[in-house]
Amino acid sequence: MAIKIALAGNPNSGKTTLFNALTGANQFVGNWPGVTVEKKEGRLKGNKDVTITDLPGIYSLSPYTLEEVVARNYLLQERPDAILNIVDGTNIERNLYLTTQLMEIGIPVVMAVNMMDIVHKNGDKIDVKRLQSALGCEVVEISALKGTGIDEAAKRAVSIAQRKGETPPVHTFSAGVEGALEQISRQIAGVPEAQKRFYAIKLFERDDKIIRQMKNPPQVESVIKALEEEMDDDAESIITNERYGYITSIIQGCVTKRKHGGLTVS
Ligand code: BGO
Repeated sequence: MAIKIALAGNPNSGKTTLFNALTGANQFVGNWPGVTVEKKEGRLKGNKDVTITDLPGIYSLSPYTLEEVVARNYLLQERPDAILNIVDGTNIERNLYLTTQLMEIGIPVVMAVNMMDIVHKNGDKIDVKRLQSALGCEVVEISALKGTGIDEAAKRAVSIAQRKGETPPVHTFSAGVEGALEQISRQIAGVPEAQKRFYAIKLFERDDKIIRQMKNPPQVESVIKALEEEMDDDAESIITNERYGYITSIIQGCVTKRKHGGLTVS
């Protein structure tokens, strides 16, 4: 059975190091269709049925950079069977901003927390079990540089991909936002059920690239305006702020940083 896994992560998270370690010499390099952004694909070492697509390094799935648009179009249109999300464990808070968005796209995610050799050396701690349940995805500690944990990360990604299922996101926004998303979602037609949440959030954010990609985009301006007035903020900031709030709560429960000789929660 052919399996497609997308490798996603922030720039400098160690994505290239992991991609090379997982695929070795089995790589093909080209460009993403219509743009001069490099596209790399490779076969997983020891399992030629598994293709790994290296997405451009990105911080978000917003419409503001070519790399982000390429990455999200691939995820929405090609619908790989799983996403292997590599995050920099020394900078986990910033990296989770992308993770929370990947979780909304309706594709199962395995998170590989990279640079664990540095995290350990710094005396910091990441509670993987709590992180898993807070995010609703599998989490594996790795060091792409040293090669530790990478086979386990690949194994879990393949296993979750083989199920060819969906992982419903565990994160919910505030009741007001969820109400608006629900209203928007009900009006969305022509996209797979699993992607409706992602589209609803993007429509709420007035993401014009997504609106243009839809055959019959619903008219949702009145829903957005009503909540903007109620919350006295613009739609995009509402989503961004709630995302950061969620990430902060995750970090507080799962990451302990050793600072100046004492243990503190970051
Ligand atoms: C340089 N542990 C450690 N310690 N370093 C890692 C790990 C890990 O698990 N994984 C990756 N790195 P990319 P993107 C470098 O290149 O894979 C390092 O952008 C240097 N280069 O070796 O390129 C990796 O594809 C000179 O570091 O990331 C690389 O996501 C001095 O993280 C960097 C120090 O990895 C980014 C580091 C000339």
